[in-house]
Amino acid sequence: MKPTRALLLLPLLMVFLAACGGDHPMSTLDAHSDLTRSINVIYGRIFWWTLLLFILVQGGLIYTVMRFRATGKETTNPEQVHGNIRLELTWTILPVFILLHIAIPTVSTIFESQAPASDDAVTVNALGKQWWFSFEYPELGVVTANEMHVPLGQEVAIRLQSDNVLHSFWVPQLTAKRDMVPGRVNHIKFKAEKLGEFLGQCAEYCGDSHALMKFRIVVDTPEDFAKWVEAQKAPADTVADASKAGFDAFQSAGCVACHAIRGTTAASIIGPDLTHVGSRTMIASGILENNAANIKKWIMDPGEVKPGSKMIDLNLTSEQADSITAYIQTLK
Ligand code: HEC
Ligand SMILES: [Cu+2]
Repeated sequence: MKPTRALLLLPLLMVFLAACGGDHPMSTLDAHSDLTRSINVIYGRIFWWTLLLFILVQGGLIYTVMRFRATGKETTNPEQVHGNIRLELTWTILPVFILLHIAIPTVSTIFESQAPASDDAVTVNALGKQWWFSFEYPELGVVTANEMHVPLGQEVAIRLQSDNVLHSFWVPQLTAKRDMVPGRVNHIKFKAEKLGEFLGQCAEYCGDSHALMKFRIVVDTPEDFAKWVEAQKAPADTVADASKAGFDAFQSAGCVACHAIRGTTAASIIGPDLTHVGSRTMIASGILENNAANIKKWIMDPGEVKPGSKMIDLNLTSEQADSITAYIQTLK
């Protein structure tokens, strides 16, 4: 093979290798909810039918090429054939059954996944923003961002909305991919079947930092979920003197223009609710680990971390940033 041709194979090799190996937190093949298991049934059917057809078609082709190839000794043309009713009926009717075998679970899964929530469901209003997600639990009185907690084994019904551009909500191991469309409410529901953290990603191009619009669903035991809800419902603890000073810095720097911290005068909903931001494992929608160095980095230059960020650079001095960072970290 010419070296240039061999180079063409390189991308193929990369695709192949990318699919290899162990634990992929965003692999759709590891289904951990009732919904993703149903999706995998469809996926499996499509895959095996495609494989079977590939083998039949390629096998038939190779057989024909070998069996009927010219030997150079022919004296007449081979028998000339036109049409074959039985063959044509077979390859019309069989595909109808194959397609039904795929279409029936597809359509029923789509309808089931957006059916009305059952009475014991945990409902969440998910709002796609540029470039983060707001999660509100209307019945539980909880508002948070980018990290949705849900209880194991209980139905979770999410209302998907956007007040800006198109986004798409996708946690490969727990949910289907479903769009968040301005002016419309889409629904998705699932029951998580495994404890742990599951990574999600906005799956519809929505501007500069679309690729950095990540989130996660944390599946807790019902007891841990109840504890989480209690903690999230509480207003921020701002009694300590140190946190009062921190809040003053937060206020005078202008952060209050966009953020809410319940229990304080900060009540704007332009940016994520920060009441319990310290309880999240990541900040800025799954981009930075939640620690002092990263909070400081983020608040001193959000556009550096997320190009086009709607959080403006307030030109904080390093001292201001330190004091605000210390305060943010108390918001557990
Ligand atoms: C103009 C509005 C605006 C102002 C002013 C603003 N922010 Fe933000 N903030 C946002 C937006 C929007 C986001 C979400 C950005 C993203 O993830 O793309 C955000 C995200 C954050 C986050 C991460 C929250 C999370 O859950 O990941 C923190 C922490 C934060 N801001 C703190 C501050 C602090 C401290 C100040 C003041 C120095 C401030 N913000 C000023 C709009 C603002
Ligand atoms: Cu997006």
